[in-house]
Amino acid sequence: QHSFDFAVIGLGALGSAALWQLSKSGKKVLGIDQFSPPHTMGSSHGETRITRLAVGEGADFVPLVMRSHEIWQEIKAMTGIQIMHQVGGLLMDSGGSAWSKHGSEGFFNRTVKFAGQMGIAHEVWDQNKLVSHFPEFKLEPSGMAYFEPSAGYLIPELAVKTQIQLAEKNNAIVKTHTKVLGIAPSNGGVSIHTNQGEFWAERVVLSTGAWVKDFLPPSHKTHFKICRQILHWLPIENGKFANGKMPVFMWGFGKGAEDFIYGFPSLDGRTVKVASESFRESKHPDTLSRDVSVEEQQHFIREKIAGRLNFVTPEVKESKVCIYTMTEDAYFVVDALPDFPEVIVASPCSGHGFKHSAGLGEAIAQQMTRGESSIDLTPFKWKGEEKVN
Ligand code: PYC
Repeated sequence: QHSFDFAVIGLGALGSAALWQLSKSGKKVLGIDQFSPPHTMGSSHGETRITRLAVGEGADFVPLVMRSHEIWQEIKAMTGIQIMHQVGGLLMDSGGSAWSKHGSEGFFNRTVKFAGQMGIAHEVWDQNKLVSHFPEFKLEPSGMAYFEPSAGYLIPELAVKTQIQLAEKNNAIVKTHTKVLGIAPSNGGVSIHTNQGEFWAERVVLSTGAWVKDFLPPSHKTHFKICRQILHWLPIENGKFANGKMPVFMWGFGKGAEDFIYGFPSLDGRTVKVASESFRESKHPDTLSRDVSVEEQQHFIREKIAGRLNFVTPEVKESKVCIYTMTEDAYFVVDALPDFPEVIVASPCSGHGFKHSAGLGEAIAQQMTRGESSIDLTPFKWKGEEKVN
């Protein structure tokens, strides 16, 4: 069987969601990945991802995350598998409202504003109130915190695996260890040339994450910047950062895009996952270093953690590398390839995509199967002259 109605290339967060949603149509659906998902080479691994409803990156995203929360709950009802844990979420701001996150300013104030406008339950606390709830944080007296009870974390590997399994139950074909070497228009559809042979599909979702540029013409490659990210696990004192008692957290402490940390409750009771973000460009995901040096770990402790977290030992137990694919304004791109309308580019999610992936996968599947989606995807069209750098 080599001809399909729909093919999804790249089965990370968004690809696995799109694959499952497309498979519900009863059409012939193919999923392809160069590795064996869930895997650790892309942007959909590392134990946990934040989810939050008041998305300060832009009001356009809020319907996607709201729908995603419903879908994670639908999956739990169908399978018993719990991907989402609503332990609450904190956004802390050290004192100015003008710090950057995912490339944009005013993130804290926009988050509070959207929560108010959209009826999302939340509280805004001063430093005293924050510390009385969560003494783990040494927020400055000038700092503010936004607390959202319905926020929490997702288990990325479980989300990917479960949606692929659900798609396979609907008879989707999944080809792992299959590298797409090229795609081309053919007979009104798309021929897909791989290291495991040729396939053909009427329509294709290109959810290749950090590999997206391999499929773009030179004019569009410059829309994206690949940025290597490091996740760290630090030892904690017994009983601190306890899962079930602690929320996920994000903290902006300066006016630079990288003056930022985020973290999670401890899932193993011994370490806490904390990370910062880097917006430095890497060349290509194939050559990007997956190793983390002692210098990088020490720099993280010195510049990001020291003086900010209580009950944490200032050393790194373990680190992992993952990848962001950034656009200039941190918006997503969900749009056809130039001069190739049978292929929808759907993945570069600028470091904040996982929480939206279930709803976005459904919206893309709706567009492909019935020509329109319940959630408006027009904000995610290619932006004319926008270029990264
Ligand atoms: O999307 O919430 C998020 C997030 C936090 C850090 C990186 N992404």
